[in-house]
Amino acid sequence: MSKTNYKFCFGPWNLSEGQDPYGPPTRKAQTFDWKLEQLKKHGFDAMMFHDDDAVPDIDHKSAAQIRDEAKALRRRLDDLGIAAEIVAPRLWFSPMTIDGAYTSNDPKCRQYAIERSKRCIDVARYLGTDLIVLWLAREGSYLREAKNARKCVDYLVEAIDAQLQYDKKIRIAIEPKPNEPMDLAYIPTIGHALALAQLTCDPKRVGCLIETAHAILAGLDPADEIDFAMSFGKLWSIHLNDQNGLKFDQDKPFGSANLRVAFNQVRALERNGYGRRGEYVAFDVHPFRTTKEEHWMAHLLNSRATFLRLVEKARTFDEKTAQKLIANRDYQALDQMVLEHLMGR
Ligand code: GLO
Ligand code: MG
Repeated sequence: MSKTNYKFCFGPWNLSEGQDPYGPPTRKAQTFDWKLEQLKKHGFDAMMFHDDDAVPDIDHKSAAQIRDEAKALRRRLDDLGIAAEIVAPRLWFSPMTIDGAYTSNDPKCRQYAIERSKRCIDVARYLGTDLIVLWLAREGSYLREAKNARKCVDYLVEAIDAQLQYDKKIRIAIEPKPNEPMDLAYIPTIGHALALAQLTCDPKRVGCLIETAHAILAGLDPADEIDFAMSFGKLWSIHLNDQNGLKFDQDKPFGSANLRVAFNQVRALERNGYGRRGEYVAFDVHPFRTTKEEHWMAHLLNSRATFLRLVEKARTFDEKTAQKLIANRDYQALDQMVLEHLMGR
């Protein structure tokens, strides 16, 4: 099998300013143009977008304004040779999504979320991508009794069906996350996402996006999630990052908390041929709050460097010896062999 040449991307939100729930930004906000320039200068291939990264203030713009702005952005991307990987509706900011978007108890709010998603699909079409990402940020509950989880599954299916019917060409990748901002999310894992896909009117156009940190927050191994999704041919994008155990979503540089878990994700991507159908490797990472402005790109460059080093590690792993150890059930030696390989011997 020939080797995959990976293509990389990130989103404008990955050059963030350092604010957290306890303190203000620590870096001055940069313009979108500056972020795009950095992406190009550092040799990334594509950008990920929220609908309002592409068309700011999208809720207050007409269909014609949305078209003109998105097309103008497309021309700039084309000139730079940068693709738009995905577009995701930002369904967690508006006053209409306080109690959830597709699963709000208020029918007017649910309608808003569907209409907003259709505008997002328009933007994707103008930017030249068929891939819509649904991070279902507020689809869950703070307390069990506040919502009917059975009904919420129907609402999710209705909302996805409305999008699949609105545009017969788009594909939807569900990005599950078990918590944050919700206490408990309705679609916490890849198993849930792919099961939900089966209930929609066109299951083959509904797949998933795995984020390392989200899988870890669900108590799962991201590499197993990758193998599972790819057994269904449904891993259409990936957000590599890292997460130090069960706490707030950390979005650390890839491999930063657990190099071995990162190595196993790369092995899983390699053995399944991720990237051969045009999929991108995206880093959904944030700079540490302490990061100075002059080091603003470091978390992204480091994530890519670590990823590429781990690709080499995956390709030079001594599979023959590993297979012998497995056949002999000598997992003790296999364990050490992995550690020695990662440490450079
Ligand atoms: C947050 C998510 C978020 C999404 C992005 C794309 O936890 O990972 O960054 O990936 O909004 O929809
Ligand atoms: Mg993500």
